[in-house]
Parts: sequence; C-alpha cells; structure tokens
Amino acid sequence: MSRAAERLRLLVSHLDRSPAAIRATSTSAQSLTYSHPQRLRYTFDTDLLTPEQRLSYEENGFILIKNLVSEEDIDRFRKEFERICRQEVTVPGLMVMKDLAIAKSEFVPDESSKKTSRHPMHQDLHYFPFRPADRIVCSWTAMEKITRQNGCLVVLPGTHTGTLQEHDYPEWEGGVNKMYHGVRDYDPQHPRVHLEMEKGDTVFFHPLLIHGSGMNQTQGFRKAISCHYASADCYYIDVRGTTQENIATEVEELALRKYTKGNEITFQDTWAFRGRLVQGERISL
Ligand SMILES: O=C(O)CCC(=O)C(=O)O
Repeated sequence: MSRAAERLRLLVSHLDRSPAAIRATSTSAQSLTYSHPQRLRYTFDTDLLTPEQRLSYEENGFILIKNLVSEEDIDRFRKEFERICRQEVTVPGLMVMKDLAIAKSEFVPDESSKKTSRHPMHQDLHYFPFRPADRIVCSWTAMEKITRQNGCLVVLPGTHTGTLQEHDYPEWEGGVNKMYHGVRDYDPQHPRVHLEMEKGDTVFFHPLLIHGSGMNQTQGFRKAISCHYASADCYYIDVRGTTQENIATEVEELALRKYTKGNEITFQDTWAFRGRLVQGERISL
C-alpha cells in the first residue's frame, strides 16, 4: 500500500471510531447509579481508565490521578528546568516567559511585589488553532505540594460541555502575565473545585473546561509541568474572524519580533513548530 493510501486508511479508521458504549457496574469503592449503557463522548474504550473514572471525566471534564509521576522523574525535570532558566541549554521553539510576580529577582520570589502569578479563569482551547476539542487533553503535574495557599488550580466542573467563550486580559490591579487571557463572562456562582495536589499527582482536563489558578501567597515556588496532547487526526482551523483572533495576533507579533527576525509566521506555524509526535503518525498537526 502506498504511503498516501496508508495515511488515508488510518484517517478513515479514526473518523469511523464511534464513541464507545460501556455499561458501568457498581463497585465496592464507588457506587454508581447509572444502569443504562452510556454513550461516551469524551473518552475512548481503553483499559487505561476504569468505567468510574471515565464517567467522572465525561461528567466533570477533568480527572485527578494521584502519584502518577515518580519522585525521581520530577527531580530530573526540575534539574532540566533550572538548566533552561540559567540558559545553560536552549530548546528550539521553547518560549521562556518571566512571571510578573518574580520578574525582578530572577529565581527568588520578590517579597515586595504586589503582582501575582495567578491565572485568570480561561479555556485552553482559546490558544489552539486546531480541532476537534474532544480529542485534546491537558496534563498538569504538581512538582511539589500545591495548596490553596500557593495557588492551586481551580476548575468549574462540567463547563467542558459548553462552547468556546470570548477571552481577553482581565482588568487586574498590578497587571497579569503576557498572554494570560481570561473568559470575559462566566457564572461566578458556578460550583468550584480547588485541586490541592501532592508532588507527582496529575490532573487531566478538557480544553473547554473553565479553570484558572490562585495567587501564590507563600514565599516559595509553586512549580508544575503542563503539556497538551492532541490526537494525530486533529486538524488546523483558520481562527481569523473568530474569538481567537486576538490571541493569534498577539502570538504572531511576538514570534515575528523574537524568533523569526521579520519573517512572516502564522499562529498555526508556532504550533506546528512546537508540537512533538508522541506516538503513531504525524498526519496534519
Ligand atoms: O499553572 C497555572 O497556574 C495555570 C495553568 C493553566 O491554567 C493552564 O495550563 O492552562
């Protein structure tokens, strides 16, 4: 079979995959009330998650897995992170951003600063010129104990079933980090969950889930690693004329100034350049 035909076969097999139907059975750990087979939209039928975990993700748009990343790996990543901060290594395509709250003092949080590293409530899809949203997931791993005091993530369960909202800079005293846009309009009464986590715990969440993080009120750091995974059959979309145009313009201007020395670059290019193949075949992203 030619390479093109093989790709087409792969693509069609992905598109054909209908959401799995599973029957959730009660367990002693958690008693579920679902008695009918559920059409699951957000998860696939693999043996990675239990039926309870899948139903929880379907309903809430996030799932927290305790102790997923080993202490050893976290420490290895921490050392690498510090090497990047000290500019001992350069990683092609990596954008090193200074947090407003610590910009003045490089690696030591600035006690006198009134500024905050908190992240306004947002949907990650705002930053992505690719779809479908249901085939994208964020993984966010705590590199140390993360509490409400040092600025844990806060999520609005169930908001992943909504649509992409308009985002812009919040009007916060002291400012906000570059490109930290927030949802203009969300229901402040919506139930919230504060995700307090231990080192190595990882939360996976849907890119439409409205979430943010609180202010770090301690003198220490609150480090986390996050990355997004997108299915190989995701495809780029043109965001001109949509609510995402503001972030696309901002990203393109920044890339033009900092990285491409005046050569045209599109929002899509910035993602195509940074994306890495994890497994399977790189089809369109
Ligand atoms: O780490 C944080 O403070 C927030 C991260 C976040 O909201 C994100 O990765 O989308």
